[in-house]
Amino acid sequence: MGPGVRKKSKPGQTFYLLALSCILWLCLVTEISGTLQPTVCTKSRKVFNSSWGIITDGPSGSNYTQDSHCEWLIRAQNSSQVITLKFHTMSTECSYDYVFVYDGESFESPLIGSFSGKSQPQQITATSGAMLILLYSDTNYVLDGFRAEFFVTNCPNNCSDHGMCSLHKCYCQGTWGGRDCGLELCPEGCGKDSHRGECKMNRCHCAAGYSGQACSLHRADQTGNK
Ligand SMILES: [Ca+2]
Repeated sequence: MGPGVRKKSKPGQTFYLLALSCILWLCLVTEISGTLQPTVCTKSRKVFNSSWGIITDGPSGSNYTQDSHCEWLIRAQNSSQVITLKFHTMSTECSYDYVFVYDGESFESPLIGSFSGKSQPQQITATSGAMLILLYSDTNYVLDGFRAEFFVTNCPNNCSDHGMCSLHKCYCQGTWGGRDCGLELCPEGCGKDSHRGECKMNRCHCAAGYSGQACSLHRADQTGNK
């Protein structure tokens, strides 16, 4: 065979290569359509028994469906544990589509959260040993939905990394307080450096003329809290 003459492939080899290409193409198309397929959560309930997990109506960029009713139930190992729900994204039609959070297993349980719109909700905790979450949407207009993570701990919010957890109770360090040690008892050091006040017995004692939790208000200040 001289130069410039292409080697002719055998018919069997061509068929084999063609079949292989088709299979690979089909696999790719199936994979892509599977990835793009929105996860529809409506009329479903997911139950979690783990100590951590992600709750979402579907992937980011994929809207929830109209007339949705999606439920997620988180169960702690025992009723002394605390379930915390922390939102990462939130986007529902304001005043029409809601995320409801209940402290318990049913819709008869106390309602501890009712969120709608695009403001990211505050962290929320359930103390009954179970948390029920419901995404409700009306019959028109949908948005991206929400994404939140939950964690189950022996103490509320794991004592916010400012305390020790013992027998389901937080023992706070330094000037941290509150049920989950997330409360600063002497905020801004009570303005000690600028002689506004001092922290004594985990409470701000303000200098004359100053008031407020951090002694940041002065009676001569016309603009209020600084
Ligand atoms: Ca809607």
